[in-house]
Amino acid sequence: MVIGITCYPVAGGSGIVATELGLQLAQRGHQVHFITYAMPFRLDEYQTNLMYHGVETTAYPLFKFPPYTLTLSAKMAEVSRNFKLDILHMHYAIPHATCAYLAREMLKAGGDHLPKIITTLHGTDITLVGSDPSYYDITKFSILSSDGLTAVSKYLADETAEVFKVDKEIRVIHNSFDEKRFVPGSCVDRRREFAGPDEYLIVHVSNFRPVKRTLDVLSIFEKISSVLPARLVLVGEGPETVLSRRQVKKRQLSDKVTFLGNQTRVEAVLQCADLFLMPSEEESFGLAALEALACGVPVIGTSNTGLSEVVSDGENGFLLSVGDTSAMANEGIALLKDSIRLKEFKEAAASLAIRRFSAKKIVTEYEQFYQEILHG
Ligand code: GMT
Repeated sequence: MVIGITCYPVAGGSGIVATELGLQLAQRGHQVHFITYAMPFRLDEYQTNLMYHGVETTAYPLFKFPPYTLTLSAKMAEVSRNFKLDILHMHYAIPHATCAYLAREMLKAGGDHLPKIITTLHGTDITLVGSDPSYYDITKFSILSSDGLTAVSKYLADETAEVFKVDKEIRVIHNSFDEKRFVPGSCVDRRREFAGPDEYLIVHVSNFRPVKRTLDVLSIFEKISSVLPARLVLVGEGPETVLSRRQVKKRQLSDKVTFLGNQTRVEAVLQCADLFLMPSEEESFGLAALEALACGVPVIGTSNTGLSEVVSDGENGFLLSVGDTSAMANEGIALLKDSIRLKEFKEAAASLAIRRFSAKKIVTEYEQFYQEILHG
């Protein structure tokens, strides 16, 4: 198949999912065309069958907001015309699904070959952005105009159906991980960079948006480290990084907390960790949690979110109510103190991840969905 992919190229779950999918599809012999305004975050090495098409948006004094969506739509139509795309796969509904609709209308007007449009819903495009009244109608229109819809969890599919009153099928295709990269590792030397031999290593990875509740991460860690020797490594950056840094100082945790910023090879840190924290307010799936599990790291996260499709409560982690940092810390302390149970959780983390979410399995689900949309 010839597949065009558009995503947000910055560090963030939807861009990572789109990039990993594109890489895997190209490895399976499909021709993949990325159409974005910058090289996607994890597209850091050459891959046969994979091409990148940059989208330029010219600034002009009259434009208060340069019309990126128009140049993106035009580029999608151009790439589709030149390479005869079978599929235009949009990651994140806004504005990508709308742009794909516009591109298809342009192709229709020119009598060109028409690609099928598939939109994958990732979470905040629906739960936060899509339900903002000013985006509601255009998001609903764009979702309904797509030939195929997928969501990264049942939780998100149900939420979308309810919020947007969508009665067409939303296929659930979970996030996946690259099983060659995200594997348990001993990493004795690297671990020394972050923690002493008798200290537990706790990790959090996110884009530091308010929805991630980074201050809860600090509260959980503060409680754990008041009982057990522990260090915290924070990976990623975003709107709440400055606030988090200030809080670390205020709580006198500076000698126990390391901010690493964005990392393209996050597995290097995950493989050294004993526990991963994801106390998000909302989480449609929780890709960072899956990558931690795949590296054999138990996860403490929030219940009533998509994390319940990723973490098996009491088997490879714990899911607790949003904001209940005491319960999260207590579960963390009990698990870290019990070395036999901790080992069992670590083993279950890696084995359940590979069984349920390997790229091999999930990419096949996307391929099958593409075929159904093309021929169904
Ligand atoms: O986590 C974020 O806020 C980034 C966001 C994105 O779209 O880049 O992530 C969303 O998509 C990921 C990939 O499908 C999911 O694993 C995340 O759970 C989801 N984030 C939220 O729902 C908050």
